[in-house]
Amino acid sequence: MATAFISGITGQDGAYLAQFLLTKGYHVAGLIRRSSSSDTNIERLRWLGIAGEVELLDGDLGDLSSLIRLMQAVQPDEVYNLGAQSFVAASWQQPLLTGNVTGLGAANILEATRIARPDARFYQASSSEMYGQTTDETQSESTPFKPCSPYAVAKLYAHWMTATYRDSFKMHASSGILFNHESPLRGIEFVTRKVTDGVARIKLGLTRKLLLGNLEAKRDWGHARDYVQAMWLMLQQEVPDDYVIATGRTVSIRAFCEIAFNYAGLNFADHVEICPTLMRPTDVESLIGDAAKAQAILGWQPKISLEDMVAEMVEADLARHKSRMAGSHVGELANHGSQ
Ligand code: NDP
Ligand code: GDR
Repeated sequence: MATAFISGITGQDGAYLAQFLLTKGYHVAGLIRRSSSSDTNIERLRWLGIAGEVELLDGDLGDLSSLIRLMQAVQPDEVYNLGAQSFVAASWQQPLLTGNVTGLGAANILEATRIARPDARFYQASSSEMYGQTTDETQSESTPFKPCSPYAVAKLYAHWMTATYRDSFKMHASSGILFNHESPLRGIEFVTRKVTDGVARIKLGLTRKLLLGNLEAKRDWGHARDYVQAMWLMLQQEVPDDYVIATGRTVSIRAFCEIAFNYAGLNFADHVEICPTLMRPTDVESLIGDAAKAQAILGWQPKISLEDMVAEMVEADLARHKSRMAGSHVGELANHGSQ
């Protein structure tokens, strides 16, 4: 039985990746940060019904010694580095923490892998945010990076460290440059989930307004369930490499709101208000990925449409609020507040 080790297993992608790898017959081990709320930080794994099927091990991306010890104990065949301070807006408030976890954290886990398990295949969660203020109409593996947030700068460091470990130490290390991907397990601070949660609350009469920032930014949104499969496919290749994973369709935040509000029979203009404090110091205005390489080499392409994903997210948020209103918290995800 192959063993996979996932940092970030309690996050959106970590949970879906763990579920996918279990269906493939892997033993799945994951890194978990010690927390005073250890009963709630595995909510996503519980939601997918797999909390009891994965091995959770204490450690932190900021603590190299914990990572070396875990790598020695688990002896993974595949390592997926998904752990990060992943919220772009927070990276202006906590630039150094973001650098430490999202940037240096990747170097720590690469180093732990090199020391304790150099033959393991390694996946780094790189991001379309690294393209930043690009002027290229579409972004592929050869598009120059122009990061414009502390988060993107940290991700770029991690991205180049992964390539450097591949070239210098001949490690099987690959990066997936993933464009935005969402799901009912998305953190509530990200705009898609904030919108679908807002739609559900408005529909159920719990609130009337939803405050948002930049409605004109455009993102290439896919579904996390599709995207974790691409991560796995990258590690099944003989030769490690970097791949863009995207849908090739871009939609503004405004258009996303329209789809979500219309799905619930609501008019978005009646409820959405712009709040200047939600604007970022700099924003990535438009992203649209070219995943031709992933399609040609990995045979990967997205299956779930944006409209189907929005429907799934709105339905999940309606169900969560209904169960809360009924006094039951079954199926509820911990809310982390909003941006
Ligand atoms: P989430 O924010 O949902 O999950 C982040 C994970 O990182 C959580 O498990 C979190 O643990 C963990 N983590 C945070 N800090 C540390 C630390 N110091 N040590 C160990 N673990 C830590 O992110 P996603 O699942 O959405 O994304 C997964 C990865 O992919 C991230 O690296 C993200 O930056 C990247 N990415 C995401 C995209 C997307 O659209 N979702 C697109 C491109 C890249 P805890 O639960 O304890 O907070
Ligand atoms: P992003 O996702 O920054 O692309 O990073 P997010 O959903 O936070 O923002 C997308 C766009 O929506 C605009 N926006 C708002 N965003 C939030 N969060 N809240 C609001 O109220 C709001 N109003 C408008 C933003 O300005 C932005 O333009 C995500 C993360 O998952 C990263 O970890 C990942 O690397 C990238 O996607 C690819």
